Amino acid sequence: MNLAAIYHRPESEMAYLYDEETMHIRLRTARADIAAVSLIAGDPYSLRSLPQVEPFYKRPVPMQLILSDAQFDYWQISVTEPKRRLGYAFFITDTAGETVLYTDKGFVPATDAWLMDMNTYFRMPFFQTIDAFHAPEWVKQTVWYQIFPERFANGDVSNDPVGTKSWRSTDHPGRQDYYGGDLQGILDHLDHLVTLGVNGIYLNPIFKAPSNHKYDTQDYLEIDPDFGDKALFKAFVTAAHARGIRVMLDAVFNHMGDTAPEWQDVMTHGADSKYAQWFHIHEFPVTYTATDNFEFAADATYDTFDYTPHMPKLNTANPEVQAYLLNIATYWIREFDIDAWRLDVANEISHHFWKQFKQATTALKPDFYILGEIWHNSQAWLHGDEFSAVMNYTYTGAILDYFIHHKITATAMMDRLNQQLMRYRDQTNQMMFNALDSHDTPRIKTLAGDDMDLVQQVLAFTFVQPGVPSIYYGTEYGMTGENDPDDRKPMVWEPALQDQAMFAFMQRLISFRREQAPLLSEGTLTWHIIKTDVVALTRTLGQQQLTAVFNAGTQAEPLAVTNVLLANQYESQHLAPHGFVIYQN
Ligand code: ARE
Ligand code: CA
Repeated sequence: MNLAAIYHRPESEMAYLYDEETMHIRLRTARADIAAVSLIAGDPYSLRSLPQVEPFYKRPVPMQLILSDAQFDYWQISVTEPKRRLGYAFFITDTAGETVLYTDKGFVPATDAWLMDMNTYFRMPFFQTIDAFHAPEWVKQTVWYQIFPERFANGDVSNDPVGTKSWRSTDHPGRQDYYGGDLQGILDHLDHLVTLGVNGIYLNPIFKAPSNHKYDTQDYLEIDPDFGDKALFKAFVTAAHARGIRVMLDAVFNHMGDTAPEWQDVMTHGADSKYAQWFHIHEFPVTYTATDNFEFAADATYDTFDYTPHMPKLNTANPEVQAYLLNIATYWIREFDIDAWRLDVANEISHHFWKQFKQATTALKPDFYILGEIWHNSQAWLHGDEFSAVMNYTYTGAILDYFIHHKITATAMMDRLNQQLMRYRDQTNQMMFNALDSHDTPRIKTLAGDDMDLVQQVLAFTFVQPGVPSIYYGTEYGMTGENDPDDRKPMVWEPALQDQAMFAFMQRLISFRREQAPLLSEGTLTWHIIKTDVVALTRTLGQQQLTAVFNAGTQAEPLAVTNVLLANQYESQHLAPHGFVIYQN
């Protein structure tokens, strides 16, 4: 038995309240090493009142092997305890029949002396609901649609900035280009989103800022005049809510733009500025040396985002900065009823601040959704007292490496997806924001080499995963784009250039996801590798079950299934390359 691989950590993603009454408990063991695990669990204080009652350790309960990754097996069980206190330990039997008792004190003999002692056990001292990770229920029913406001629709030419270019969806926009997109344009096309079937909009920044992407904020409490004004934004949110569409804004709190008055004051007054401690400044006067492409400053005298001198980094440990940012965060909820914040460069801001942010926003809206932009392991932000979820780029990387880049095997992809799932609580995985592309990556059609079957296959794969799917504007019409700024082309509104077959497919996929939301959000996940490059997964929730099969190979796969819910490239009982089929078991 590989004892070194056996691991449990109380009050983490390995032992947590799933809902008010139910704990989920997980154990990690070496892959294929262990034949069975049983949990012994009960109110630890009951051991003191023996021998009147049979001790709980006499009633071990089998745990289920739920997922595996390259190195480990993961076992899980749901436990309730009316006394809302739990002591628990694991009886582990390996494939050779050897059994150990794994406890809070390590591996100990399964003797009464140990089992009768409440200090032997791992503990969930009390089921404190207020400490639990709460997942906003409405998010589970949501299919998100991301809009880059400058490029979605120009509904009001009177607010077009100087030099606005004519709206051509085939352009390759430059970094300094403007096309006049605005809030009126989004409002005018809300019914396009209703027809498509999405019910959540994620807007990239809309506050006053000089750039076309608005990540260089000048005034967090004003709508950028190129996009409209507060009255129009209010009308937009009201119209979206009237259509059952939720609204998520982009909070750029890691830095502000260098045109912001607070930064300008530092430029003018240096160390005497009342904002001098709002930033990470190493030396006064603040300067930077523009390198040849100007944008990158090798040696600014202050910390910036990504060496971009125009984005001085805020010091969120400063109580004045905290108050300033919390006012912004709550203002747009209180006055405009937004439903969620996406948090820019979320990993570089202090946990200390994000805990305050979570308290302040959910005090106004208990089911407020807080989505961090983090491209790596996000366990540190997802214990329930900071974010609801992150933009699941880790998931995206695994999908692209297998289906698109053929860099890894199907097994390696599954292992990476399972490793990712086991990092977080089940209810956290149900909140994850699953997108194949965004304004920071090439578009999925370009990554897929313009193969629309492959695009539809990876979208379908994404839509049947735990978590909530998001599509980037224009995906429904087959828009292409290399990485930033080419992934921000003006939306294709010319019918002759719109891929209508793709639009019809997206409508079906989105309505399928929303019809099956409980199962696809909360159901368990089981993988089957049918052949080297034919991957299947089954989602199960109670009596409901569906299976999805994906042919990532180059040969047609004989496959006879009934109760087909959704498919592409599946006919005469063959699944073509880049095809998929989803059926009711
Ligand atoms: C763009 C180009 C730069 C160029 C600059 C010149 O990307 O190469 O020098 O223009 O102006 C915004 C704009 C970008 C702009 C950037 C800086 O949208 O167009 O850059 O400002 O001016 C990392 C961060 C992640 C960040 C990405 C871009 O971790 O937080 O880089 N994403 C957010 C927003 C961006 C926004 C900013 C931050 C700044 O979503 O749109 O950029 O507010 C790996 C790493 C990640 C890395 C990722 C992408 O996966 O692990 O950490 O993300 O690559 O680079
Ligand atoms: Ca406009």
